[in-house]
Amino acid sequence: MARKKIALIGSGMIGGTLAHLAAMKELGDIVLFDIAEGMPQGKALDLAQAGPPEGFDADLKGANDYADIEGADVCIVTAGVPRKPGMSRDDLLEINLKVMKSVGEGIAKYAPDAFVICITNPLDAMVWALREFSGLPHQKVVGMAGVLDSSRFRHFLAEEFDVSVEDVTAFVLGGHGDTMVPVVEYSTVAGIPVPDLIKMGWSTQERIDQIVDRTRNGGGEIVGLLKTGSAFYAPATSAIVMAESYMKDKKRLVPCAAHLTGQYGVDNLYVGVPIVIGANGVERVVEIELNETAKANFQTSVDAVKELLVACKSIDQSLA
Ligand code: A3D
Repeated sequence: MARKKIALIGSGMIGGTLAHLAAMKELGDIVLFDIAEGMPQGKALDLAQAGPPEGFDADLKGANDYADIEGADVCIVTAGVPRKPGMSRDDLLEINLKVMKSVGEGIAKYAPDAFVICITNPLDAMVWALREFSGLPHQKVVGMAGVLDSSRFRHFLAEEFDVSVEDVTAFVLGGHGDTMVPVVEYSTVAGIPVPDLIKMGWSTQERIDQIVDRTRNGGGEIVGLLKTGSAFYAPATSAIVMAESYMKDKKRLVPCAAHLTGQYGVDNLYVGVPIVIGANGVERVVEIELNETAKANFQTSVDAVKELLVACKSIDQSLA
């Protein structure tokens, strides 16, 4: 059986880390695409030379031409620019929307059967625009945010309870931003819900509230420490979880930005909800019961995503 092909559109910090992880896991052959010339080729060569000591077999290629992504099974999109000092959210929207247009057209032409994972920010708007520009089926285009936000929540909870991260499950829903919704009731240690753990004296409501806040600001905390750029190890690892679930038909149930058609009372919007990812892409959108507070927070998050889409549509009339 021929190896699968993974195209990484954008070969910066996350793109390079994605290539390393995909190669180490032998998920398939890898194309690193970028508009920067030489950089994706350099990273591909460097990573290929990590093959002999590690013992992985994968072809790695750097590219500046979309023709090189031809026939990709999975495309992971990190292309774009981050927000720089002095740049408004609308400036960033305008630049990254143009990037999504060229990426969407490239994928439509050369990899129309791929499963596409978008990571570029502002995530919920970019994944929606990427789907519009590519014209791919909605179930084949998703956004990575919930797996990362939930991982941050899991990490902080594991630290708080002094247990293995393996035994902590957590859900963070809604848009990727300040309005994301960590759902405490569905977060557990080996199946024991966090509210029960509070009753058992393992923590206090106040401490859990602080963890929820820290999770919401998880990306900003890392930006503040790094000073240049944003998180890339955990974002790349999270996207690989989604790619692997598709490529191996694992049917993982994970929170991702998925296209909603009435679920949670939301129509024609990408927003973070639990989904099942298998060989058909998004195989199921899982509607969980939310308590009144989570419901209100989810609605605030949905409204924030809607506002971003209005801004996108006014920048690019073809999206209206
Ligand atoms: P960075 O290292 O700057 O890589 C972006 C790459 O995109 C650069 O190599 C650029 O040359 C390339 N690029 C720019 N325009 C194009 C284009 N038109 N076509 C192809 N490539 C292009 O950034 P990064 O890897 O650190 O982050 C990538 C994106 O992920 C950013 O938008 C971040 O904000 C976002 N991000 C999202 C999350 C989420 O949880 C959603 C987390 C972390 C980062």
